[in-house]
Amino acid sequence: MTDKSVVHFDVEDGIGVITIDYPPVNALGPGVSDGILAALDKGEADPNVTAFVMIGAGRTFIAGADIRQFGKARPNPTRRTYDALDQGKKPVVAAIHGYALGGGLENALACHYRIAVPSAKVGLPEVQIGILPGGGGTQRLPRIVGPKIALDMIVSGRHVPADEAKALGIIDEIVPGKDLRSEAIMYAKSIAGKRPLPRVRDRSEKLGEAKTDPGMFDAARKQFARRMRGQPAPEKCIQAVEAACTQPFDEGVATERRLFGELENTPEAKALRYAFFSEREIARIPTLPKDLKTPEIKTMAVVGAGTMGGGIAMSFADAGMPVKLVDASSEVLERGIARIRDNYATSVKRGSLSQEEMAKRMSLITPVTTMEEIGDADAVIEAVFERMDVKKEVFKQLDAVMKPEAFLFTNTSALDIDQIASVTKRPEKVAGTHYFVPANVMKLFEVVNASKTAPETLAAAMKLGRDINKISGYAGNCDGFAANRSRIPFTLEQNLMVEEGALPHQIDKVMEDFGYPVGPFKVNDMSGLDISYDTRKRRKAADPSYRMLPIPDGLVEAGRVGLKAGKGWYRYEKGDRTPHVDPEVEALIKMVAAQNNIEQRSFTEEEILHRLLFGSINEFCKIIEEGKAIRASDLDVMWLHGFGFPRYRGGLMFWGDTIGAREVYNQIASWHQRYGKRWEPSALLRDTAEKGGKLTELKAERLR
Ligand code: T1G
Repeated sequence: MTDKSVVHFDVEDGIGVITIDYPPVNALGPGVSDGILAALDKGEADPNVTAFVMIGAGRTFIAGADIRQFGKARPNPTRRTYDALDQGKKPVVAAIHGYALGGGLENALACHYRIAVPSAKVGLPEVQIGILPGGGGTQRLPRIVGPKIALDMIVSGRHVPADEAKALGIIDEIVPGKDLRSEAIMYAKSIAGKRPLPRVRDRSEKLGEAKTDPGMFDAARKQFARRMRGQPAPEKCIQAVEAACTQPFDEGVATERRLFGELENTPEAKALRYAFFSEREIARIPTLPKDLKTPEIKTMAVVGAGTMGGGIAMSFADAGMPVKLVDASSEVLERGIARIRDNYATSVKRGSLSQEEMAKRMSLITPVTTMEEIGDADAVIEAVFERMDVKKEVFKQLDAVMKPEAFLFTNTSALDIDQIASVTKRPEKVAGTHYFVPANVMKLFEVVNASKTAPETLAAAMKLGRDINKISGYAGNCDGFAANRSRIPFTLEQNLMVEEGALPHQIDKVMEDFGYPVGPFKVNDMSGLDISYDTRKRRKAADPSYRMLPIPDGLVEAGRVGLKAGKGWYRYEKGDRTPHVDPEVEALIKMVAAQNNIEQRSFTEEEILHRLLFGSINEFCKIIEEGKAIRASDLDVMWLHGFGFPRYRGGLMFWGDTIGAREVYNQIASWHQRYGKRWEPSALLRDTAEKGGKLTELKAERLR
């Protein structure tokens, strides 16, 4: 059909089969839509063709428009498949496997019939990349499912499984899928003679809902208010669905296209596209040989039945992987299993997990009390106390009991993995697999490459994270690895600004206005001030020159350890997690500042924001120039999935580029003059500023 044959057309049994063949996900890339149109024209002109089937080659139907083309100048198509598919004289059947998303579902909705295999998923996820369905989806979907359900699907962008899609009327029939092409041809033959042709655009019976429930649009605005913060796309999605209920179809399509045009190049859409591709780029480790055979990990073991160990065990059970949870203390083990059961029971109560699924996942977790019982696992993750002596002892035991080819991973958040590996006879099979709290929820899976870690081990660990639906990110072995290390300046400046006179709730407000779901001091209260206090004390004991933080130290020593104590940076009413500003804290701050002769001053919101974020941009650059991270976008992904950085800002370096490397560098250089060593600019940042380069394009020259 087209010069790149991304669309094939053939006739079988009087059915014109249009096959989209544009790997990896049949996105509507260059030539695909034209290929579909050409196939339709050919079949319409062929008297032997009584109906069409449209199907995807490979693993999926059509995954949507080719996102890589957005933001680039594109010819305005004179003819769109979304308009042509239901204009023909012969019925078109969309045969869906894998995904029909965005423009993929919109093409299917423009067909006369839709069939799908049981495992298929459909959806209009455009809002997740800062735009809205631009192929008639906001006009056709409400005509099938009604505006209320259409609002939920379009503003959430969620994927809908085939059985639910069938129940909603999006899919006409679920077919076994043993041979989708043959099943689709048979279905097409069964409807070939039916007239009039069922066109979604002609249906209006469901649109009446908007008249009986006109408040649904404002209800959607309220329902999605948090998700809509700082983003224009959700509101325009709602307006487009409203247009489906108030305008004739073609006018509604024109409204949709206008609204789409207003979104495609917004800063949020550009940021969300960057995040989308960065989350795929992070899987690429340039130093791994292309032909490397990644060892499979099918069975897991976790050492330590504490909160982390339990969450880690859940992360495997959630992915359907059997996992043994070992703890020498049967009491700790029982408590650990009970905590896991409670976690699942809470999900069942919330309706996000079925009772049978909970039972299945619990059955995948086997509690054991001796190391010998885990020896047959393909890999083990250690999650015991953050103390080097304890970890070394565990690794000695693991080295003795685990089968020779087993991988030995540690969940340590900062300890030297070379030291841990040194007590084993298999350092090449040792790596870090660092979870973020809560381990069964946070998607970031930081894989730490130690000096002797073999490429196969690194590849196996990266794949393990993906296999449990997390995002694996590479880090080199150094204090804090990549994610936590890049966060250190943020936390330091957060506490130093309070010493200088900024108030916790003022800083929290700045960060929440920036887009964080919760400000850093509120997060501190939730996780507990005593944890970092103990860390500071340990560091002070090891290094007398280490600078303690008199204000949080003072709070902890006054028993204000956070939410769990009913008071920390904020005050809490009994049984209520709402933080309340507490004048006692302000008084304590002033007292400590006076005792330490710290000059007090006021802060602008911009200075607070830049003081918190520029230090971490500088640290990102140092991590990259030391070869402890592969690329800037990896660190951006870590901040999205490890620290809740607002996704519609793309990532810390993406946001830094909106300010410009030169301005960031100049500000850091000036703070270096004022505050000294901690603000010493990275050489890489300085060079990037001088060259007018982009922060998001920074990559390590060599991984170390
Ligand atoms: N465009 C371009 N490339 C895409 C793509 C897309 N829509 N979807 C995936 N890829 C690439 C991806 O970058 C990766 O590339 C490879 O395919 C495998 O993806 C008009 C305007 C379909 C659920 O938002 O959600 O239609 O890294 O690793 O985990 O109204 O991809 O191999 O080089 O994610 O199996 C709407 C986005 C577009 C769907 C498969 N559609 N994609 O997940 O594979 S806008 C979307 C996904 C639109 C219309 C509007 C997922 C997936 P590489 P992957 P996966």
